[in-house]
Amino acid sequence: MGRSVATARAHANIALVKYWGKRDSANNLPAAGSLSLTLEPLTTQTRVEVAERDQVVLNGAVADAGPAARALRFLDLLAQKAGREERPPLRVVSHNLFPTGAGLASSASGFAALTVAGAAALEIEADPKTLSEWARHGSGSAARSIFGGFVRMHREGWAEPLEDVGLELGAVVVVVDDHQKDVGSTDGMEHTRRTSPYHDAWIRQVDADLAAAEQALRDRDLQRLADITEGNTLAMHANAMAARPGLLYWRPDTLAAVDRVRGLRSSGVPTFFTIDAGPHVVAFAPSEHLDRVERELRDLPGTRLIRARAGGPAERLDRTS
Ligand code: 2P0
Repeated sequence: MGRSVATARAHANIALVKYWGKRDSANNLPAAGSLSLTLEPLTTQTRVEVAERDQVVLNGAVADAGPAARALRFLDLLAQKAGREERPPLRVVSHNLFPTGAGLASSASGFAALTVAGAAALEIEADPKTLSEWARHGSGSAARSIFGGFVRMHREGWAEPLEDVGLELGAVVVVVDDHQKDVGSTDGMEHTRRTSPYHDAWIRQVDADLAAAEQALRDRDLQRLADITEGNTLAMHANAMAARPGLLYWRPDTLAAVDRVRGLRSSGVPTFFTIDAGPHVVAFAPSEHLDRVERELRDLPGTRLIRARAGGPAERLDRTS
């Protein structure tokens, strides 16, 4: 194998119908599908090169043992999937191009970028569906970030872009100041699966919400999509809150932001919210309404805003090898 280097970038995604529960932890297979919108400029850029020894550098600093081992194990898996007996030592240099420490999900963009750059550096050819399936092993949500726009993740463990979507949405992300350490998604969803009495009902609801959300997208029915998205995120959090002990990801400023988005919507502005496994609120709206949404959310105390638009698929930024 020649000395090889590859750089790729991928965007984060925010789910409208959420992934919260696995049916097979060893293979990181979800218990249900999910549906997301890939968002720019929530972007990770990653370079992978064959080197003298393994090394992982995240945001300018040598990574801690945990994240470094997770990235390197993932590269082992890529090599295995491609039928390689062993892989060469690799140096990974990755940057999040959005404010770090904001608590915004970076595992989706991170593992999607690592999949594309890692496969290229190892000189492995794969189609996007296969890359998506591989990315899932790094992080379930990363399978969706291989693609741009609206993306459907299948229960079988790979994602694909949704065709024939007539709606163009952007988002205002309300980053809520938070000094607590959240329970990460992997641990949080496993704890919920084991201890929440609502978990089975949640998984059934996801299946129903997925079908309805896809139909709403095809029908360009924004009100219906808004109802499904808000209902789905509240159900995900209700399920997590019902775990023992309960997982409560919200802060007071989370509710303040939700209140504002609901107020705007009832005054006729087509906007709606979702909340991931953290305190931040994402307000979706068609791009022509985002200025109005941003104005309404700007003076919320203890928060700052990131404006985002639909992003493209994960892609290589160079082809040097
Ligand atoms: C989602 N989340 O659908 C949901 C909503 C968080 C809340 O996908 O264990 O970090 O690495 O497969 O991908 C976060 O889950 O979990 C997530 P793992 P991941 O966006």
